Amino acid sequence: MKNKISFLIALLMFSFAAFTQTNPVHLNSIGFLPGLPKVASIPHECGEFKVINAESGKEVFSGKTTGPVYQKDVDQNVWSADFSKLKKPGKYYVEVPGIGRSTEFEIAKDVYEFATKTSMRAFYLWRCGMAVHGEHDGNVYETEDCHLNDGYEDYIGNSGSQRDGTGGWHDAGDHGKYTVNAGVTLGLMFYAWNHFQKQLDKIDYELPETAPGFPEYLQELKWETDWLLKMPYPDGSGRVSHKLTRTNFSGFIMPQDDDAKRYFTEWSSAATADFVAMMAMAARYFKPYDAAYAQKCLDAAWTSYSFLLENPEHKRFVQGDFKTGGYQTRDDDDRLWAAAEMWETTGDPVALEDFEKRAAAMNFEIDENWDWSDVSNLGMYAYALSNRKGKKADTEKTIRQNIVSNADALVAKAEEDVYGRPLAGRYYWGCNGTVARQTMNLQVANKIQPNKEYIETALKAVDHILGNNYYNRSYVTGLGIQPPMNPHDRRSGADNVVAPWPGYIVGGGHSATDWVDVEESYSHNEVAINWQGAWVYALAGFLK
Ligand code: 9MR
Ligand code: ZN
Repeated sequence: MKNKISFLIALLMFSFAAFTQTNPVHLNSIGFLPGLPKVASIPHECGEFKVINAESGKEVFSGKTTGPVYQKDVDQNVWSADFSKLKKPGKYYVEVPGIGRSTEFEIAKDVYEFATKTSMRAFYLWRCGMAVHGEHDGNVYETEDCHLNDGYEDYIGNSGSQRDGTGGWHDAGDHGKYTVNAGVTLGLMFYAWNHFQKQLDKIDYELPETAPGFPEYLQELKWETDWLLKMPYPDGSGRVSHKLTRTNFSGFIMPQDDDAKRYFTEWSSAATADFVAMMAMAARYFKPYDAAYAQKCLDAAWTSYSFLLENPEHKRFVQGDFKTGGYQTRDDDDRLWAAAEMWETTGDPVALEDFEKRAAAMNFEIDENWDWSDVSNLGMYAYALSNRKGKKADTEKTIRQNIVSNADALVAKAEEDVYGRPLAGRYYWGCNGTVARQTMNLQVANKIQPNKEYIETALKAVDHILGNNYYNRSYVTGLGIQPPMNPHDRRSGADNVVAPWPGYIVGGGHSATDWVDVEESYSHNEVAINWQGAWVYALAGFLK
């Protein structure tokens, strides 16, 4: 009897696991915009499908699936169900006779508003140097003031001395603060503001007022720039510390319990160049709200830019005693971006020439695949989209052409991938961030040469992150279908709440099928500002 019961329990558990893993109808589990494509992916042989109104139980749409398409990296035959023609707002699910149904989703104009709000608040919840508080799904997420001793100057030649380096965001699942990674993050987030200001500004983020008079979205970015302004060496040279961290990673403790000494580290030319670009952008975007602060940013940008011009050699960052994040990178892309933003902000001819030379040396290339270590796209986009006079006509033309052909390539890749992933078969540490970041390639191309395929492909990236993927799981904590429960995030691991801190995109698999929702696996399941900034950009493109 006992054996029989345990056999039955085991069988039940097995079928439950099989069911949840099979998840037969994969789609963006948050939902769809009325006027844009709506596609589900079904890795099971099928023919007909229906869309059912979840509230009335009535069939509102039916169609035939197409396919299959076999894809090697997931080793699946996948059928597609296109219900783009269904435009009526409501709550629905897709039903495939004999196979099963999808999770419930919504069609609405503001379908991504809550996701954007939660993903943007994630930055506030990352704040260092102040207590934070947020609620989600009935849970409370809080930290106390942290890292108020940031930081020590032992590694920049002032043994034992301490200087104010408080504030900013923690970088990731660890509590370090890294200039280079702030670069790509803020760069993307300032662009999000530039491209989607009206939409982003409509959202009430419900964050504390830490920069009165600034729009809420920009207040959050200012929290980071306030900290960044503390990263140049105190000698006024313009050199910028590569990071501010402990020498090693802490265990899974709350930030307020992390009391090991943290140090300003040696400078690097990549960090210095990223600092220039960020400060030049900050000067532009903050100016309408606080001209004096904008000037402070611009002065800091000039000091560091002048230093770079006088010191053209690549100064690498050497870890030495440090075992925290390296973020070591060549600096030509960072210097190119710095020049572009300096020119856009000031119109300075030296910066323009600097940019155009560097762009030529980089073959005017636009990258499909980019992150903190390769920010040349940001510089190319700044130049291509600038209204300033004085550009070399052929340089501008080539860059604009490359932006368009790069977007065409992404359209083709997403078209080929059975789960609509514009990065197609490439997987590595943090690739979910890149998938989100590629929406910028597409949105910029769309500004240069409007094409609805660019927008539809950007939306495919969002669909992919929110469930239209091999796992039929959302990659963002607290949002969508079966979201990650065990991110590599010290707060999530150390607090008393079972569900992780909400709104964070995790790094993703190193192959199409090896992602694991396991806390120890930092290379698959960490959270990080550079991926998060890209994710906010991706969502911003689809706000009402
Ligand atoms: O995102 C970074 C990834 O591209 C690198 O391959 C990896 C190893 O150097 O580091 C990642 O960044 C981590 C950083 O070093 C420390 N904070 C957490 C970051 C996200 O995992
Ligand atoms: Zn902190």
